[in-house]
Amino acid sequence: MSIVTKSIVNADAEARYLSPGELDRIKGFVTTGEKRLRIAQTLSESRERVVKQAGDQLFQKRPDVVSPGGNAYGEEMTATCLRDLDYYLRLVTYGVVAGDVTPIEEIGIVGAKEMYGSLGTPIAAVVEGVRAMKTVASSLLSGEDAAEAGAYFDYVIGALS
Ligand SMILES: CCC1=C(C)/C(=C/C2=NC(=C\c3[nH]c(/C=C4\NC(=O)[C@H](C)[C@H]4CC)c(C)c3CCC(=O)O)/C(CCC(=O)O)=C2C)NC1=O
Repeated sequence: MSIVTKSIVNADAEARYLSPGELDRIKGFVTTGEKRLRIAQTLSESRERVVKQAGDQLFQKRPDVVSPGGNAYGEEMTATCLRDLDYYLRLVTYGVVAGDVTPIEEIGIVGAKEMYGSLGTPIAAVVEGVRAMKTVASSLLSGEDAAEAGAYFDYVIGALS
């Protein structure tokens, strides 16, 4: 939920107007809107490059995952692994647009550790892949935009670690 929806739900639950503090936070959300949309646009347009380069970096660091017996071994499993990285990049763009990690949490974090555990996917390597996406994404953004986007990558990294 964005801060706008959240504030309205909270205020209406008490049948009151939005408080000065809530209006202030909404103002912050609105005034950073252009920046957040610009970041989401860049990341969306560059998704193939970000995922491909991050995958290359990950498999260089963790050759075991794409070696015989590795969880991402074989063309199909490697493609599924890159698909997962693409999923997390997509969720990061949701977070950036919403200005809130809740969509990331609800779609991609809740139950993820258990799921990867049951699939035999080394979650530390998934985290490594997300870290690599952060690096590649940062190189495509201005310093300020990279810092903003970085917070959402860091959220995923922290939540899966
Ligand atoms: C949008 C939210 C969402 C997420 C996050 C998600 C993840 C997800 N990854 C899966 C599989 C998988 N995920 C990986 C990923 C990897 N293996 C590795 O060794 C690497 C470290 C890593 C890539 C970075 C692999 C290889 C599989 C297939 C495992 C298998 O079928 O044995 C599966 C099992 C079903 C399937 O194959 O599609 C799910 C549900 N699905 C979702 O809907």
